[in-house]
Amino acid sequence: MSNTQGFSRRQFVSSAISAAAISCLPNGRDLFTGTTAPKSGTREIAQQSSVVLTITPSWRDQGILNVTKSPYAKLRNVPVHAVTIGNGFWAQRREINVHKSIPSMGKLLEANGRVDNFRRLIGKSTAAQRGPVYSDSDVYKWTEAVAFALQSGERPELRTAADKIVKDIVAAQQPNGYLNTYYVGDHASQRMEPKAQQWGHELYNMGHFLQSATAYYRATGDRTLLDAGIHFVNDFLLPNFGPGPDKKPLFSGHPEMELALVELYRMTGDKRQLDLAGYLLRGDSRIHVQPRDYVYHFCGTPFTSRTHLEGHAVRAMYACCGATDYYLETGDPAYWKTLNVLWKDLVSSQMYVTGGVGARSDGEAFGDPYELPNARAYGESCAAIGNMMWNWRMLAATGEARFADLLERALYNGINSGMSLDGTLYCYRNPLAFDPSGGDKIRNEWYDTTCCPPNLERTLASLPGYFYSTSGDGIYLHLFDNSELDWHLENGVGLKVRQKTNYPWDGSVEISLAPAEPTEFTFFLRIPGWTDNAEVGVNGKALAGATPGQYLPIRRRWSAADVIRVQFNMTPQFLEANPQVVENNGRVAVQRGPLVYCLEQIDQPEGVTLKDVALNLGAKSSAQFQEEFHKDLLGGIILLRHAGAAYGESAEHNSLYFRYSAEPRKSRPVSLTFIPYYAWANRTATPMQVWTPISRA
Ligand code: FUB
Ligand code: ZN
Repeated sequence: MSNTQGFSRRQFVSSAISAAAISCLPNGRDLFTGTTAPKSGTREIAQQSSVVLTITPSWRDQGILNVTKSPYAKLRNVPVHAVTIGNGFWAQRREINVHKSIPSMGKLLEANGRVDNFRRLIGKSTAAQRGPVYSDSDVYKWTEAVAFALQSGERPELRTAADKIVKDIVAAQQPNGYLNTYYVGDHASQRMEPKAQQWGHELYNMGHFLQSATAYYRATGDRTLLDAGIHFVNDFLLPNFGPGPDKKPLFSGHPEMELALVELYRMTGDKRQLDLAGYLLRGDSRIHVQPRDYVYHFCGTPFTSRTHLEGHAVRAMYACCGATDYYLETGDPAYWKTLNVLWKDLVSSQMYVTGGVGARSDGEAFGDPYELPNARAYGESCAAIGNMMWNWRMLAATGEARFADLLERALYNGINSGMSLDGTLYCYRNPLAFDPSGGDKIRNEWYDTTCCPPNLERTLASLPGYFYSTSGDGIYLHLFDNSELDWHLENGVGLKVRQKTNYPWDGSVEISLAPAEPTEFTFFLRIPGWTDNAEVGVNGKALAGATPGQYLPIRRRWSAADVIRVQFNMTPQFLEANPQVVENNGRVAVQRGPLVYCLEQIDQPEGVTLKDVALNLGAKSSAQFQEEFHKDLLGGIILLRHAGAAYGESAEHNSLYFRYSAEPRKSRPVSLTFIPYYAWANRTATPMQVWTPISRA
């Protein structure tokens, strides 16, 4: 294809069509008319569909969520490209993500036939379909991970690899818009039939398709995937399915489409897409769903009738994301009420201290309230990611720091544990205690159900988009790490913010602000809920009012060279669980800053087994932690040592039951060594536990 001045003929022709289409639209609808040129688009956009997309902001300036015009969003996203994460905690993980995890997962998806599933449909492969019915989604999540990586900068190898796959995916779409690699050939007659709607993941796959298409568009300006997604929604779903006697009813099966549809609506302004999300969230009374099914699938009954979290944890988290997205657009108070009830249920009786969710392996499900077993914990990586995604949306709705606290907890712990430090092995389950003698291999490079690995990859790749938000009053800082923001306030004034820190190892953060011109606005500084003290100063002058678990609003006329210094108290804390979490009675967990810690047997003195240790807690126990930075251990960590006791063998303790004795058990003093939970299972197979008994000696 000829390409003059970096501008292909196809792009030229199609953008000319688009410009014509734009100019026909009525004035006054600035979100969707396209009357203004994109502010900072660097490439011309190939417009292939007649659907006009919002250009306020332009494709490359849309964040993880484009809530720029969402009437019930208090906070707006900052695009991924606006935040550059410098050397430090997350840079290390993200480098490995783009250099190792994403490329190796791409190869594994190939090797396991997931990409051939698409090629078979276009005559490029003769291989049989491989993988479960939701396998398409894994290719889409991987593409989304690439797309987010591209939002942070050029990655030609990844772009080339993904472009090739994108081409095959789009070519596999049927003329009527339907796209699925399982419900073809012999399976085509089952397509969108009630049983397939319940178990077949057609909508789930296409929800992930839309998310990857959205991220890809925001990375490249290339609409190819997005137009295929619009084709599926507008030409296949909307005319055939939905409420009304002339349409077939829909059952979501695995929520995911809901949140994707709302995001699509944010780009197209096509209210039918938002309404379809609302319809899926309500359920269709023409389908008689058994209670056990609307529990497990977390759909099929009105979302607003829910009173607690139950059923499949990933489904529940994605449904909550979709419902929050729907609320952000509609402001429906019934949704808001339910979302708050469910969030309270989550934090009061359903969440692990790591931010992981889903206690039961059976049904990958939430358990009863306070049913939070440690060794048997399911805590699927995808569920923790769903938890983070949900809290991001709740934060956008409120600007309340409790949602950012939870997001940070899940991110640093229950999500971060999901990928090995070398980026090639993944946890599907993230238990809080582990004994390898049971034969369980906790980290694997591949799962036949490989939902978690590309989910972890897309999360790490999108991370810069979670650092800041804007509001009409100013800017919010949510996450701490060495980084540079290059963005603007909502009034258009350019703003750079640089963070210098060694967080999460160190609690001091230096934040330098540089607005393009002296401007009055509020800098909302997150004071994490895990600290018991934060000292804040602006240009050397102490500032009162920092309250853990809240944003500190600092309003002033800011000008270049203004500096905020903050020092969080990072003293390790012991946490207790509600007594109804029976497994944790008489035990404590250790947390330092945002990091939950655990014991691995390999770090304990010779001959000490985890099931026979306890912590000696005195009145000043926290101060008795010894902190040591080990540059070469587990990628560089602060480990914690604390006095404990190791019990010896005793005849009676080898029995199942024995008579109570008031005599303390015989023990010897030992020093117990804790490592951050996210870093567990990265050496040899060894027992691990998060909750440690307290010595009664
Ligand atoms: O069903 C699709 C995905 O596979 C779910 O989200 C995960 O829990 C796993 O079952
Ligand atoms: Zn998963």
